[in-house]
Amino acid sequence: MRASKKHGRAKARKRGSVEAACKINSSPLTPNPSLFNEHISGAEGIYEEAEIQKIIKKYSERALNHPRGRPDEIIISIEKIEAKPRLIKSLPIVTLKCDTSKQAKANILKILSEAGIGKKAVDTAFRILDNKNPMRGAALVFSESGTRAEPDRERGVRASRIGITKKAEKKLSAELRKFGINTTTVKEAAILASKILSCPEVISELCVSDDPDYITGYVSLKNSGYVRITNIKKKGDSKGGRVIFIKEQSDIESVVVFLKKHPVLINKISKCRGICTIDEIFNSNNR
Ligand code: PML
Repeated sequence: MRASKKHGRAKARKRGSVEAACKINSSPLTPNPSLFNEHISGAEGIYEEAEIQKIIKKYSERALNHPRGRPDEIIISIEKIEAKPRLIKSLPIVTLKCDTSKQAKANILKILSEAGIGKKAVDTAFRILDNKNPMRGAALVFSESGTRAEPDRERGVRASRIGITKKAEKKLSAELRKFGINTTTVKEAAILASKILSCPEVISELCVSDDPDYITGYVSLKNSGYVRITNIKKKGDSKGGRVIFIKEQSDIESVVVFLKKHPVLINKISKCRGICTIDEIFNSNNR
């Protein structure tokens, strides 16, 4: 589901009216280039056919009642998945408490360097995340040269076709509840990050929410898992985005195809931890 609000000439549309389109196995609706589309809400999953009606209702309600405002376009697309989803274990989740965005940045730098990501790549990532008009999808950055690799720099790459079994979702909620972080935001971000990190060419992902009120982000790594970073930005800041660091020799097409097209289903959950220090995070191999 993708819900957005248009800004620009067509804003003259009647207030409160919602144009909803339900797209089944067709190409995306053609956007009008003269309009700026503000992202309001997004969600996706892998479900059984019998659940479709229920999920459409759930996603529509979520889009219509989003705190970011009322969308004027909601696109719900349903695709039949032919390939058997690859089963994966979720990343372990841990929180690194940072008091300021400066401290958060210094810690991210340490974590990424420890993971073998070069200074040029880190600089590229910080530049991308500093942009006031965040990209819709993620940027792909080569981990040594820092060169951008995504085919479309405006849209980036949207990781998709990710789901979680009902049993695993219950277990994930129970793990998160132990630390008071069982929210849809944390759950969905961790699920998506688990798919991204399951791509063999991916070393790490860095994410800053573009929601001005949501100031916890994360950096994810294969061993340390999903490391939540508090105060990753200042409150009220609408900067944000996602950067995926890939191995220098990666074949871009296979990375993009995996992230966008390969169905992945989480069926096992790693143990989560609460707040840890950076040394505890470095010294743990909790997978
Ligand atoms: C988003 O806006 O969806 C990204 C949220 C990232 C952090 C979620 C968390 O672990 O608190």
